[in-house]
Amino acid sequence: MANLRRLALTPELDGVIKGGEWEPLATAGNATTYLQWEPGWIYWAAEAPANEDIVFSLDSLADGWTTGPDNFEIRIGWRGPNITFAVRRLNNQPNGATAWQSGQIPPDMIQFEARRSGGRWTMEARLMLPGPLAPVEGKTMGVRVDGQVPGAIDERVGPRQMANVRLSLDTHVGLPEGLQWSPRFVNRNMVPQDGFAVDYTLTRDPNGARPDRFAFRAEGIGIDDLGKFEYPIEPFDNRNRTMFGVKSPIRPEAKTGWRIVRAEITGPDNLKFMVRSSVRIAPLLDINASPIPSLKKSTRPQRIRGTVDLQSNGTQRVQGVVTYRLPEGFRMLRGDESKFTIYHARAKAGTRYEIEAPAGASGDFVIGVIVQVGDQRFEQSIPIFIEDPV
Ligand SMILES: [Ca+2]
Ligand SMILES: [Ca+2]
Repeated sequence: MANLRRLALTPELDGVIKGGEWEPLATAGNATTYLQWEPGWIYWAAEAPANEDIVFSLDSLADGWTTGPDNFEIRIGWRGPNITFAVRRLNNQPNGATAWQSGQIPPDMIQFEARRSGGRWTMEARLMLPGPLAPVEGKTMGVRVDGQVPGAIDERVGPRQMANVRLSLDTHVGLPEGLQWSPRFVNRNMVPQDGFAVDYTLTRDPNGARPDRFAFRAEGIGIDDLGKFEYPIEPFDNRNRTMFGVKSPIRPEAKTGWRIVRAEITGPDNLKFMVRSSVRIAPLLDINASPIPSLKKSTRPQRIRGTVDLQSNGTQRVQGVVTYRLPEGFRMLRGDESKFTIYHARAKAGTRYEIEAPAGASGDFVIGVIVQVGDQRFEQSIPIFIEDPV
């Protein structure tokens, strides 16, 4: 079983796999596959023969494919003129009952883009995972991406070999023994008008290496959004520590999303290593909804209460209004048209809502949160899963 580490990095879903946009996962059969994440979302992509479906298997809690209700299979194909899409969940109950449940994922929670060229096709996709299944730093997820000829649908509920991927925000390559590093960000969310800043600390064992120079830049599709810098590193102090910092403007037209920044660090005797961190080019406002505990199907209407925090990522005052978009049959009881003002830099405002799910509802649903700030509109989805027990 492979153990991998992935930094948060947002690809652009357009059906084209650009250099530096994705990190490879594996070459399996005739398909080349890719995997990535950012908080709340998992991304996968593949380049495969046109007659093969791309099958993504996800063990969200990495506790085993045959354990828990957290195991998803998403199959996307391109047959004739049509893109086909099927999702199912392998639900393993503690009592030993196991079943494939065919699923529906609301459009807000999954997106994909594909392109065909000659006898091959490329596909880029993303899936939002709610609550305890959500991708966050430090979590490990079991993943697998395969190219499969249609018709070969695997009905077995037995074990499935997965790669364990550890979701990270910082990593290093070639770090010599006896050296430690740590980055410090005032905030990893950075609004273009406020600029970019990071401070690095290096600590060495008494006889360890002495790096003396660094070269900093952004990677991949964000490469031109930040400046490129190369400077000497101050000598280590008598506690065997040194620090260096980078400040850079952010290109105003930079796209929002998670990007990777790197510092290549060098020194005498061909010393060379690299430290990498994920940072987010952020929108002015983030909408953070409290997760909704999983519900069980009921013969009566069910009340769902939650809070929506509005997090400013900038330094100026933010004023706006919150509205909601509900699935069919759901009813708003409280909290629509909430006004808010955030006075301070990077502060937040809290709002509450209460809605009612109709009797007998089950499956995956999405509540849409819409925040209007002047002429800027921000949207967020709150996923709800109402379980229909096996
Ligand atoms: Ca792309
Ligand atoms: Ca599992």
